[in-house]
Amino acid sequence: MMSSLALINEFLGQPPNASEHGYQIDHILEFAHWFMGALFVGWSAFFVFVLIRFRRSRHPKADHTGVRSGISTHLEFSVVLIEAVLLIGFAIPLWAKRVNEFPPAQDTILVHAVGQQFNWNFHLPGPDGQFGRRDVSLVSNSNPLGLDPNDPAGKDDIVTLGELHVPVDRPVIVELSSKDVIHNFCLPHMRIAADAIPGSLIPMWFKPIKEGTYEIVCGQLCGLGHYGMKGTLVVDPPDKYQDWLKERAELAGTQNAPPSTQRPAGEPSVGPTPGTVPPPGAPKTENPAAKPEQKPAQPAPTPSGE
Ligand SMILES: [Cu+2]
Repeated sequence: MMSSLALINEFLGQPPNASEHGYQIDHILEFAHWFMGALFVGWSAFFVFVLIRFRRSRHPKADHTGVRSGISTHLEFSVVLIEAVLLIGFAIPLWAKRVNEFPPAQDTILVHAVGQQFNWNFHLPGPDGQFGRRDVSLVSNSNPLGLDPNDPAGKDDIVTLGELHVPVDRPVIVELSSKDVIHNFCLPHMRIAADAIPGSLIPMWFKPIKEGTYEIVCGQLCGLGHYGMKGTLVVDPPDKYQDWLKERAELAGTQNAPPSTQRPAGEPSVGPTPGTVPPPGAPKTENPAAKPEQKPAQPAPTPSGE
């Protein structure tokens, strides 16, 4: 079904869909692009026609009556009708389903995702199924989520940095929050994204239907290191997911959290970056991460054909 439709989507670089509802998003995107393409061609042709038809040499004086035929009215009306059907018939119901019809709790995986400059932290409840208490005042480098060490529910909690595993064919609810600025938890392959806003807990859900390793990106320009704010979503078969849970739970027993400073070489360190939001009137600071490479001087091009 997808392969016959995915033309513009593929052309625009949309990665293959891996979620249950994704094909509906793809259909609307595909149709809207074709429709806008047709309108663009139509309006452009009309514009050129009008330029020629009503040129000055043929119409030295303005015609105050204007168009007499009803064709433009009919055309306009059909465009409005198609747009209304697209919005009321497809877009709004799909959106309503995403925000109102959350899957029943007993069948879902519930995860907390916490954005920070410039990484995604994940918090899983561990074997007891209970999330431990979190407190901003307890946040430190070794405790990136501020887990309360005195809360028994938090003892077996799993905290990971940048990597989240979920089992295939089960709905996942991600509750989003942020430690610093507004981020956006975006899963292009799952066709879903939602803002992570400090002080709010925002739920979103999807159901992965294809195993694989997918990219998690930040969809809001959140600072100098925004480009590097990437994570990995691994959709595992159920048994492999259990293995991962077990492994992470064992790790959680020995160390509270992975070090929050593990970053690929050359990328900015985790934590608020001083100077991300310079005070008004401050001199512009150079972005150390985006320094242009020193290139050797190019030899001047010599005219060919000696
Ligand atoms: Cu971000």
